[in-house]
Amino acid sequence: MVTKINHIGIAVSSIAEAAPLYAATFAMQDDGVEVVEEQQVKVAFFGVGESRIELLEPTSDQSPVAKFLEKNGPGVHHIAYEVDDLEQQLLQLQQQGVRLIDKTPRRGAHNMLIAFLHPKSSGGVLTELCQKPK
Ligand code: CMX
Repeated sequence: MVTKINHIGIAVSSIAEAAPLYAATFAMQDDGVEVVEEQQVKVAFFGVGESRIELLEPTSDQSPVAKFLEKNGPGVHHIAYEVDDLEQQLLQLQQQGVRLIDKTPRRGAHNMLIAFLHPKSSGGVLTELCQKPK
């Protein structure tokens, strides 16, 4: 079951330019930067209570985040809910007829297991489920 909002992903053209709003203006805790090669994104996390803001910067023109920025400009890209058992949750959602982008978990930032649901099955909002590594 979904336990909390792990993070909200926000697409930006440049983490260096976007970060001061979160680190300085909002005084959020800077949780560091990481490149997720497989998804062609650089991510920066900022802590807000139990949740985090995740800035997503494309690392190539082919990155899905580059395409998102081209189409929509900077803004909210996805919401990530944390679950205890991602594989079990994906099976259950499939049985409920929810369309999945990822039928099996893959690795995301901070070594989390992640999977995306198709926005057509989640009210037009790109939704990620994630599980802490065991
Ligand atoms: N919001 C709403 N709809 C979106 C969307 C978004 N942010 N991104 C994609 N879509 C829609 C597309 O328009 C498409 O709709 P149609 O089927 O109607 O054409 C559909 O979702 C599928 O998108 P796609 O790009 O064709 O499908 P892919 O399987 O190639 O990729 C996805 C899907 C979501 C994985 C990819 O677009 C993406 O955003 N990848 C980056 C993911 C990311 O944020 N990674 C960071 C991970 C770090 C972490 O959080 O741990």
